[in-house]
Amino acid sequence: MNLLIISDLHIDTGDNLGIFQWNDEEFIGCIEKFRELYSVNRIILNGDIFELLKYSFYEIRKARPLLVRYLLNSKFIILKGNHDILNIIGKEFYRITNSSGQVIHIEHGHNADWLNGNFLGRFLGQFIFFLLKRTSNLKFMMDLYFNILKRNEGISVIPKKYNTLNYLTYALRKLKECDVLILGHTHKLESHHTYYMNRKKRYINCGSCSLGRFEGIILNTETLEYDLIKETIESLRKSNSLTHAG
Ligand SMILES: [Mn+2]
Repeated sequence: MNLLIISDLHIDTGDNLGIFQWNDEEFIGCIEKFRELYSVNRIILNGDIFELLKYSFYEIRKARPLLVRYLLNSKFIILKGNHDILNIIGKEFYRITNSSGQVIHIEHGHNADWLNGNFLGRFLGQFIFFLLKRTSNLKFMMDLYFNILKRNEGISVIPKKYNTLNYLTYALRKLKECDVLILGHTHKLESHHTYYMNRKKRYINCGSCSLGRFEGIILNTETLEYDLIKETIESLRKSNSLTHAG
């Protein structure tokens, strides 16, 4: 079975506070493109799908009816992230065992992170987003917010605090009981291999589909072979126009 795993879309209403930066049709087209390309049997939305710290679900659905209807279709498996933790939909994790007994465990990954993994941290986060929303009409506040965001994502510069070790430590602990661990949350697409008790272990992070990127993982559950997907709106538009021209 081929899985497509994506996370951290942070779908918004399309206002100046939002970080999704896709239009509905193009994003759906992108998912469908990879579904066909890799003969995907199941799609996992690994948390932080909706930005419910800034908006209500009702606001998002009203702004993007097409995309919300598409994603809530039963063919997607939805997992909870820290930005949609209070949502009524979504499971904590998804776990399957293949025919050779290898275990694949998928979760959003905020439990590795003290700020999002406990009640006080989440409360603080909500408070910060509340302040941000109140100041979203001030251009310098929004510039500041997006500058910090892009710095943390490593888009404009390599972030000072490229904190992978935290998640690696968490992943190593989890990998005692599974063979493949897939997290999201850090917005950093990456993969690491190690060996434990004569078994090959894989930690993969599925990156993010925010800020106009499309990152994710294709995993074959039987062979455990995988591909990392890394695209942007721009590169997709370019390849589409090439196809049309040809
Ligand atoms: Mn998260």
